[in-house]
Amino acid sequence: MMWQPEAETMSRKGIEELQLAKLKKTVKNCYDNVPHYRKKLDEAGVNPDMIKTLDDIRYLPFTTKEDLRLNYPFGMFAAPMKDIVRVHASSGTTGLPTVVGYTRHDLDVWSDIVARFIVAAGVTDEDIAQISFGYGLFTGALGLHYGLEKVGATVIPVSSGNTERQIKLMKDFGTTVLISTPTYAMYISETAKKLGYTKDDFKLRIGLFGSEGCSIEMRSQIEDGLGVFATDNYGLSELMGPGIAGECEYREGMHIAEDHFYAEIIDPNTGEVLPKGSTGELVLTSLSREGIPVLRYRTKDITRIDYEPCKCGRTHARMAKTMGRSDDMLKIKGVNVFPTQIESAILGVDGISPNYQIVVRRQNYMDNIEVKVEVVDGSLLERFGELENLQKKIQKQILVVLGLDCKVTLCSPMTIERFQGKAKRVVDLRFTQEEK
Ligand code: DLL
Repeated sequence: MMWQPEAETMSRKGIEELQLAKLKKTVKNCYDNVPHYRKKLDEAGVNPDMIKTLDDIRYLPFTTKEDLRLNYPFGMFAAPMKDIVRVHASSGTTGLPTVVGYTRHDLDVWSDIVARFIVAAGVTDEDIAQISFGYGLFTGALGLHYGLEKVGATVIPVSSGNTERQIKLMKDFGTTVLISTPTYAMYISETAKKLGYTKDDFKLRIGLFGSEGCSIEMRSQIEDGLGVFATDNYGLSELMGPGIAGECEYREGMHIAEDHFYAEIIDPNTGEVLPKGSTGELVLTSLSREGIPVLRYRTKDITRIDYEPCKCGRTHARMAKTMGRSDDMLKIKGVNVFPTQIESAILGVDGISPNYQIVVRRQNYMDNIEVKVEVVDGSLLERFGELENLQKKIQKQILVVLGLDCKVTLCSPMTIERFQGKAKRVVDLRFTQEEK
């Protein structure tokens, strides 16, 4: 099933023609209505009439989170405030939030692109959908909310937190679709088990998980625990929120809504556009946004894009699950390490829970990592022989996947912090500890 079959199955030529027409309009809108863009384009010596082909996009300067912060709160809006009907914001970990505004047309587009991945996962108007993302300035909950309503599903806007209540509602209301971060889904599953439920106590059938990465291994554990078919969806508030890309039933990459966003892959160090199929940083340009059009936004997310048509019939290109963010990448003893790679390595080992933490330290001017992993069976911690075996197995797995020898610490069940939104897996002590 497709939500907007005509848009979702356009020919490549059709997509590119539409993208070029919309790109020209977007650049002009930015130039005419956003002083920040006018200044940056003038400085780069670019005027909107110079955009003749899609490749000409590379003449446009990049936009970063910093640009939005410099124009806090509404300085990047292209539409007058009377036309802005909603704002959202992303807090980030440091500094001012980045604020985005939506016109009524933006909200319409948004709910349609969210509906696309909801329907692609198999959700229908007969489903009962529990939204366990936090409601508020975060785009996750309201983004999914309007998409699900558009599809006609019954929405339970429970928000995140109060996990026992989540589970009670899930059972009493007969929830069939769960919407949350994968980490929170894992926690809900764990808590349900602790309370004595099995997956047969619920009517769950689909999980729409996003807002953070989820390895295939972790996805299988959530699917087994809750009895769902899980799909991944990607987005960021600066460009819209959820809906920018989402998996179909084949789960071989997330279809990018190419009629509304133009995607490029660049080398994060040089900014150079990389050939199709390369892995690098995703750069996105909005093609339909009125409230806050965004030119060449550097997402910092590392991925690659596959332009081959998909078995599902959709023609929109698919982005691979992200390897992580370029700013999360650790360089340990010369090896580039993404937390997701460690996750994949450890979750392949039996007897390990998917909760882990990576502690980075600097000793003797060298960075090193300790991976803390929870065992499923706490009594194992008293059986030294087995414990040592398990530890060695995990260490070997990480060595095989990353070529990195690191310390592995096994912890008792339920001792590593749980998250109700996005997980924070890396604890970086390098700059808080004194160097020894
Ligand atoms: O997380 C929007 C969203 C909400 C997407 C709900 C999907 C579902 P922000 O809070 O602005 O927006 O965070 C954006 O989160 O640059 C990625 O680093 C990360 N991210 C989002 N989705 C995924 C995903 C929302 N499926 C940042 N896989 C992005 C990996 C993701 N990372």
